[in-house]
Order: sequence, then C-alpha cells, then structure tokens
Amino acid sequence: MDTYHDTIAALATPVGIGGIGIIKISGPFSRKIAERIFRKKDKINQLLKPRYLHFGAVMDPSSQEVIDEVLLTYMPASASYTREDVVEIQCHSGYLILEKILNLVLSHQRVRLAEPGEFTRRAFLNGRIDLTQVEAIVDLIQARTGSALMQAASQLGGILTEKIHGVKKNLISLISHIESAIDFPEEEIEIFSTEEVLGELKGLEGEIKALLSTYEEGKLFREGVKTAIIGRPNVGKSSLLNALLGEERAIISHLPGTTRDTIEENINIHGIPLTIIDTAGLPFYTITDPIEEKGTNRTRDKASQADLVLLVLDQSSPLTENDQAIFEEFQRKKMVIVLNKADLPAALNPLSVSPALKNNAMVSISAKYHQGLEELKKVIHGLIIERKEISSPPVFINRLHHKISLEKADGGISRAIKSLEAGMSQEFIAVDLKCSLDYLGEIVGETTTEEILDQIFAEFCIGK
Ligand SMILES: Nc1nc2c(ncn2[C@@H]2O[C@H](COP(=O)(O)OP(=O)(O)OP(=O)(O)O)[C@@H](O)[C@H]2O)c(=O)[nH]1
Ligand SMILES: [Mg+2]
Repeated sequence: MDTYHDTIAALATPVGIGGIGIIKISGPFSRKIAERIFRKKDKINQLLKPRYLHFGAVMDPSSQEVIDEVLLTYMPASASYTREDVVEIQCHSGYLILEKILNLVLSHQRVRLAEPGEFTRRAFLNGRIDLTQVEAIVDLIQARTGSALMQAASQLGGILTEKIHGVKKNLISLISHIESAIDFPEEEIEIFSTEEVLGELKGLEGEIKALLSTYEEGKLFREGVKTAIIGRPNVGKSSLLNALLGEERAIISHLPGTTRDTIEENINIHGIPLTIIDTAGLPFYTITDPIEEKGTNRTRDKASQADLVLLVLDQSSPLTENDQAIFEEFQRKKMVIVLNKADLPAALNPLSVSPALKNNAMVSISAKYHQGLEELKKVIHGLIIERKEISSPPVFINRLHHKISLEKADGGISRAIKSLEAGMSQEFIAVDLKCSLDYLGEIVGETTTEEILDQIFAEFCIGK
C-alpha cells in the first residue's frame, strides 16, 4: 500500500440516520477536494480560512447539484489530529447524503478510502501521539465503565508514557556513564562503584516489576471480567442474571433445563465492567438429547474460559452429588458460592457444606426477591480488585504486549544484576541494559514491530 502521502477519506460517525454525520479527509489533497465540492454561503470569498467553521453547501461540480447544507472545517497540518491537512465536513446524517458526499470526495483521483484506524496511524507516524496514546484512544471509545474511562483518559494524557520515559531516562544515563567510563578510562569520569550500579539497577527493576503487577487489574478494566453463572438445573441461575441486570432478559421457569444456550450481558459492578454469562444447567444424568449436549458443552467452554465463576446452589434443598461434581470440575477457578432461594426454608446449612466448598467466598441471596445482591456485588468486587486502597489513578499496563516487553526489559536488568553480583566487569552489562532499553521503547512505539502495530490498529474502526 502506498501509505501515507496519499489522501484518505472516511465517514467518522456511525452509518445511519441521525442529526449529524462527519466525513473526514486527511492528506495533501484535502483542501483541494474541499475547494472543488464546497461552496461557502458567502459567495464573495471562497477562501477556506484555517480552523474556522464555514457554512455552505456540498455541490457536485459536474452537475451543479446541491447535495446538502454543511459545516466545513479546514485544519492545516500544523494543528490537525493527523498532522496532515485535514478537512471535516459536517452534513446531515442520512444514508444517501453520506454516501453521495463520500463518493464525491472519493471521485477525486488522488484520494482513497481510509483503512480502519488509519487517521490515528498517521497521527502516530507523524509523531503527534505515541503508541500508549493510540491504545488509550481505542480504550476511550470502548470504555464501558467510569473507571475504564478514567484509566484511558489518564493514559491519553501521557501517564504511562511518562512512566516509561522516566525508567528509560535513568537507564540511558546509567548506560552512558558505564560506556564513557569504558571508552575514556584516562579521562576524569567518575566511575560508579559496583554497589552504586547495583543500587540503581535494583531501583529500576523494582519500578518495572511494580508496573508489571498492574497488568491483571488493568486488563480487567479494559476487557471486562468474564463471569459465568453455573450450577445444576433449576437452582436459579437465570433468575440471578435477571436480578443483576434489573430486567427480564432470560426465560425463567420451574422446569429444569429451561436455559439451553448461553446468554451474555454486560453490567457494571462498582466501576468494574462484567460480562455475565448465564449458562445451561449441568445435569448429573447422561445426556442423550443432542441439543442439550451442545448447550452443556457451551456451559463448560464458557465456564473454563471465565475469569470468575458464580456457582449457584439452591439452599432450600440439600446439597446434591450433582452440585459437588460441578464444584469439583471448576474448583480451580476464582469462585463465589451463591446460596440462592434464601426466602425459602433452609435445607442446606452453609456451615455444614463440604470443607472444600467453604474455602470460597459465599453469599446468601434470593434472586427472586432481589435480596443479598449488594453483598454479592461487594464480594465480587473484593475478589477482583485485590488492592486495598484506591488512591489517585495509578499507572496501569493493560495489554499483553506491554507485559511481554516489560518482562523482557526486566530480564535484561536481572541478567545485568546477576553478572555484576558474579563479579563481572561493567562492560558486560551494558549490552543487556541496551536490550532492556529497546524493549521499553516497544511500549511507547519507538521500536515496535510492524506486526504489533498492525494488531493495535486492527482494533480501530474505519474513520478513526
Ligand atoms: N423462592 C425462590 N424461587 C426462586 C429463586 N430463584 C429462582 N427461583 C425459582 O426457581 C425456578 C428456576 O429458576 P431459573 O432461574 O429458571 O433457574 P435456572 O438455574 O436458570 O434453571 P435452568 O435454566 O433450567 O438450568 C423458577 O421457578 C424460579 O422462579 C429464589 O430466590 N427464591
Ligand atoms: Mg436458566
């Protein structure tokens, strides 16, 4: 693909009927295209003043047909999102208007349709934002809870970039000190003692490890927590889904085997996005019905992929072998035991259930009468967020490639520490430290491979 000297255009708003639709053009021909198809209301002066909202109409120059009344902005490269000349056309949002205007723009031989994320890719390639900020833009758009939004906004503001640059800066000064001491031994360069270098390295190692420890939580805020509701038939799994959602989403009935397929919905528990999955009950008998078999296979798949499992038991009946078997199958997962039907006379004493079961968090609820739900949410929150204090938003990493790069950077520093402790000379450690530096550079996009970049931009929609 002949990137990025060509001009690209796309619809920046969702396709469909609405108040306003925006068509965005970026590249050297943006302004020319605008001048060709746009007529200002004030016919005297057709000059497009930069960063100014112009009122006028889009017109097909070949037929003189007016397509729509629009507002148009021209942003020169020095102050645009992509750092290229950008034109944005705000028209009315209707299928035909959007299509006609976009086609008119694309009819210019020097312009083509943008690929997903290509505007942002240009902003990145032109140095307007770094890679952590690119990712923050995806996260902002996709955020489902206030906390996820806050995390994305602080990353867009550069909190992760600053952190990485801070570590890099210290590493660079250490490397350059070591190297100049090696290169110019006769000069009066103060050589750090091994202890001093070790001290510095351990400090950096600590910072990297602290950042690595934020991965699980950062990822949860970004991706949400997959939570599967499991249990034997008829214990009230679908009732629990509905109670948590506050709507009658799943069918509930007194007949066992009501839910045959999995149902997924998103909720927000005190700022944590949860994807709740209601599943078909796992019966104890051998399944002969092929549809039931498919359903229970799905239950097993979803439960084994889940970050958290809510095992529902019916506390109005004694614990069954079926309950035990399901517990044993998934006991390795992070689990909450939900004792449902607390409104009925108890036949299952939570204190007398098997010791293994008791090792898990346990909450008594009535899904039918919406009792105990706040307590359940509190317990879920506590299981997910192990941090005791939530102070000002900490720096998070939230993508696998951040984790991998940091682990590699950490590996280089650990090797350097080991070499020094084994009495090797400081020359040897410079090589390892330079590798660490490159790995840190991958996070902010300085040394990132094309493959990772492609993966990141694939998360974008067209027009962003
Ligand atoms: N008294 C009482 N009944 C409940 C409660 N929760 C669910 N039920 C009843 O239990 C029956 C089964 O509820 P469901 O929510 O369909 O149970 P399920 O676990 O999804 O069942 P399957 O989809 O068949 O596996 C229904 O008659 C519900 O009204 C509760 O908290 N108290
Ligand atoms: Mg059900």
